[in-house]
Parts: sequence; C-alpha cells; structure tokens
Amino acid sequence: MIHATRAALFAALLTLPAALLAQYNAYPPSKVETANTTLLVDIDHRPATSLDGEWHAIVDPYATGLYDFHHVIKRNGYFMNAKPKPGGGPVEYDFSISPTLKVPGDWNTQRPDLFYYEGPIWYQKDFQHTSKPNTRTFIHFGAANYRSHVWVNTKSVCEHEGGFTPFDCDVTGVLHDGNNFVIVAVDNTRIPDGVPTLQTDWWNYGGLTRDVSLVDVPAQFIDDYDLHLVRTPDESSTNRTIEGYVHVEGAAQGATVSVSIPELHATARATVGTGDRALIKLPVKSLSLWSPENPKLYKVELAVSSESSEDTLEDDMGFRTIEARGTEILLNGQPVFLRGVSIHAEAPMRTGRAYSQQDVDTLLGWCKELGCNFARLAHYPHDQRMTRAADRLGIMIWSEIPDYWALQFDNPVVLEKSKQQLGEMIRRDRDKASIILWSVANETPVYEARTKYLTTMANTARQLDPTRLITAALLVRTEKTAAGSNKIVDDPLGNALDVLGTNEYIGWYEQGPAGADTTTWDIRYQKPLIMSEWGGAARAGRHGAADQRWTEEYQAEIYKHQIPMLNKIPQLRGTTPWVLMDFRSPMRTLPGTQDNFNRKGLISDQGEKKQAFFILQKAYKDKTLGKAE
Ligand code: GCB
Repeated sequence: MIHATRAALFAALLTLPAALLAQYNAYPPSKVETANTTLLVDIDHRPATSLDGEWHAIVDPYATGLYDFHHVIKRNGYFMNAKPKPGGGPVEYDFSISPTLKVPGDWNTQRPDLFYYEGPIWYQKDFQHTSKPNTRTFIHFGAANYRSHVWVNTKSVCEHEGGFTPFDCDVTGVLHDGNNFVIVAVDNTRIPDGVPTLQTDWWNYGGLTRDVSLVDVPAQFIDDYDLHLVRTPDESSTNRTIEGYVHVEGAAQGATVSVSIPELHATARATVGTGDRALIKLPVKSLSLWSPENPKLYKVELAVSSESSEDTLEDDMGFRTIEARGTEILLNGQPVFLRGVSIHAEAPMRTGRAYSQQDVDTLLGWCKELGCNFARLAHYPHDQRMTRAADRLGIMIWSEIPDYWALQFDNPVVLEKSKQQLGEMIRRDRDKASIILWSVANETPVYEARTKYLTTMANTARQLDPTRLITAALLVRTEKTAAGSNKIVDDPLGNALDVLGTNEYIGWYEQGPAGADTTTWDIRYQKPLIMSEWGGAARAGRHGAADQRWTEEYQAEIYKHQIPMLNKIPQLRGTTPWVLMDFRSPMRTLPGTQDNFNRKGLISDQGEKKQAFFILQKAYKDKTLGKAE
C-alpha cells in the first residue's frame, strides 16, 4: 500500500469534521466547512419525505471506512459508496448487499450481535429527489446517538454530537434530480469529554434512533419561534397578551410575519427586523388557559411573506404561565403540587430506545393511570412525540440534558457541548405548554469547577427561555442525629436554580425502608423542592417478606415509609419517584434478578405493575401526598 503524502493528508483533513478528528490527537483539528446552519422546529407539522425504513448498514469497529492502515484518513472511505466491479480496484465493502437496519431504531435491539456494540456503524439509503426553484432542502435527524457524520452523494454535509437532540443538514447544493444517496456514520463510542461521559445508568443504545426526513422549505422560511403568555397581576384573567418572536432564515428585505389564532380571531403582524426576528405581540380575548385539568391547545398559524416567497407553518399550542414564588410553584397564578414520576425513554414490552407513538401512549398512559399531572423525562430529551402527547394529555414536564454524574466540568469544550444540547432541546420544545422545567444536571459531584459550569448552564437556560423554571437534580448531604439522620440541602448550585430537585434512596442505598421515619430535612434555600428521585428495586412477581430485598413487598415498604416523610417537608412541591418502568442498564448485572435491567420500575419492562405502583397511585389519587402551599 502507498502511504498518503502529507499534502494529500491535509487536503483530506480539510474536508472532514472536527469532532471526528478530535479523538485522534496526532492530527490538528480541521475547520468544519459544512457546519449545521439551522435547526428546523415544529418539524412534525412540515410536509416532509420520510427516509425512515430499511437502511443498509456496515458494522465498522475499527473505523476502516474512514482510516487506512496507518490511521490516515482515506479519500475513498465508505462515504464514496463504491462497489466491487469486475476488473476494478480493491473495493472491500458494498452497501447494496449489506444487511439492513430499521430507522428509527437503536441497533442494539435489532440484532443479537449488536447488543453490546459500541463503535461506528455506517448507514446508507438511496432516495429520489426533484429540485424545485427557490427551495432549500434539509435532511432532518430526530436524533442519532452519539456522534454522526453525514455525506450526501459523496460530499460531507454535516456532523453532529449529542445523542438526544435533533439536527439538520443543508443538502441543497449537493442534490441532483433522480437518484441520490445519503451515508451516515453513527458512532456511539463513549468518550471522556462527551455529554454524557463514560458512565451512565442506562443502555448506550446507538444508531439513528429517531425519524429521518427530507424537508423542502422556501428560500425564506421560519426556523424558530417563541410564543408565550405574558404574566399579569390577575392570572385568572382571560383577556391576555401572547408575546415572543418569529425568526426567519434567509429573510428578504421588508419581509412580514403574521401569527394568527383563528379560534380566538386574533392576528398579529410584524416586520422582520434585527437578528432576522419579527417581534410578536398578540392580544387575545377569552383565552382558555392550558392546565392538566384543561389541556386546551389552539391552532396557531405562522407565515412569512415577501414579494418573492412565502412560508407557512401550523402548530398546536397551549398557553399558560409558570412561576416560582417563595416556596410555591404557581401554574396560571395558582399553587400546584407536581404529582409525578420519572421516565426513561425505554420502549415498553420490547425494550430498546422508545421512539413510536405507541411507546409514548403506553408510557404516558401509565403515568395518567398513576394519577400524575407531571413527569420527569430523564435523563435527556425524549422523542418529540412525548412532549406533544404531554401537551395533549395535560401532563406537566421536566425536561433535561444529559449533564449526568461526573462530566469533565473543568473542560471548556465539554461546556460548549452541554450548551449546544441545551439550546437544541429548548429550541425544539419551547412551543410545548407542558414543559414547565428545564433541568441542567443530575447528581453531579459538588466542587468549584462543577458549580461554576452548571451555574453557567442555568444562566444560559434562563437567557434562552426566561418564561420557564430552571432546575437540577442535586445530591444531598447526610448527618447522623441522635434519632436517625438529617438530610441537608445546601449545594451551592441551589443559588442558580428556581426550583431544587433532590435525589435520595433511603431504604435502598442507605438504611432500611423505616430509615425514612427517623430522617429530618434541612433545606437551606427558601425555594420549592421536588424530590426528583426516590424508590427502590423489585423483580416483578417476586414475593416475600417486607424486609427481603428485590421483592415487591420490599419496594412497597419503601414507598409506604417515604410518603409520610415527604409530607413532613414543608416546601415539597413535587415528587418524581424513580422510576415508571424497568429499563436496561449495563450496570445492573445480578443474574436472575437484574439481568441487565434497573429494576426500580413501578412497572416491569413487560408491563406488569408492582405493588408499589398501587401505593403511589392511591396517594396521588387521594391527594395524600404533597401540598401545593
Ligand atoms: C440515580 C440516578 C439514576 C439511576 C438511579 C439508580 O440517582 O440519577 O439515573 O438510575 O439513581 O437506580 O441508582
């Protein structure tokens, strides 16, 4: 084999994404020439051509598709989509005869040989395209875990890092009429400077885990907006103002935006100004406020037009206000207690990453059955179907980014990655009335660099969306007392939050279930508190004495003792016990009991309800857990 010359190597570097190179320190980072230009929102209301279905896939643990035998980047990697030909060169791959994987879907649960796989897999799909004048075309990815590099017709079009947020590749310039092909290298290798980092208590499902689609938009199009209800001294009033902005990409000079809510006979018009935004102020009369009891959604019509082009978009939106005042949480000015549960995006009945409407309906259906008005979507943004359904069902939502456990908090590159995921999460979901809380972290170790990092995150979240509350799930300090123990909430990050989240596992990781009876709480902030995790594990169907771990009785015992303790915390404004359903985790190895599942679910992965489910259900339905004020 001939080694690449230095010149050829650098030429190749210029065409390759920086993040991919970052892990190979021998090479200087390249400049990304195809940075993602935008992120389309409200994508489920845009006409699109689905690219879901079967994609050819090549499993590539040594990254042979990209690197030659001296680890030099190839010019003729798999992204060339070549085929062995009689009399041709040594092509050692062929997408067209490689097995397929379903998109959306993680690869781990599609093929037994990929169950534990961590590394790159190359996906390939052909698609047809007919170009239209004055149109831009994007490939939209709902999510791909963890890093993705996308080529269309052999040209590098974009890259993305982060496994749970959407991204778009502008492919306008590389498409031609007729047959085209897209190749995506998705790599779920865990990296020390990733978000999340090396350890998580969930399965590292890899692949194109959410929908992929081809979206045409006019040259001038709406790519972001915020429309929220303005607070007023009388929050019960139905004569209100909706305010915000509409951002127009490629805005023509003097372009005008309109926002209408036909049912309310209300329309606002504004000219696109600074930063390509049109500022919206829309007075409305007889507005029906969104709440769990009345999850009213309105059709909202958005349009931008100029002489040359027009873009229109529709959304279904609810309008409400959310506020923290002292130790209370106010929804539409009324104190509210958040009867919640934590949920992983694990697919019920079949395991794997949840993505379908059926997954969402099952998970949120159980949530409703429990008597919830709230859910914590742990530990990363879930599929958009989830937040849409929460809007319709009237379930308030805590949404979070995977700033989980021990990130490299002293690494500014990691901070940028967190900020990127935060921005993508907020941008995608700021149109959902159900979301009341953005969470910036879960169970992070308390030290200076981490507090600085997460304070920056909290401030960034507030800056991006001043209309919602900012939270994080914190760890709690314990001191022994004569009677038992005292839990102290004094994490300095609390200063940066509107609502405190705290996780505790009395009865599981510490003491027995009765430990809760002799535990007191000392919360050093006059802010609302959500017990964002508590609970313990049980194997569904395993029965025994109440002091026998892993039985349903033991788990139920934890819940029985927790509820009175929680009720003694004056500023408790919500709880999201851990967790709605058992989920896969490589950390949970106990044979016959865990079998690679975290068993703290109130329901098993096969849908069997455990005893604790009914204890919590009763407490929520009778309203014997928690007070709104
Ligand atoms: C936690 C984590 C959660 C784990 C859970 C457990 O504190 O936030 O991700 O799964 O504990 O089961 O230990």
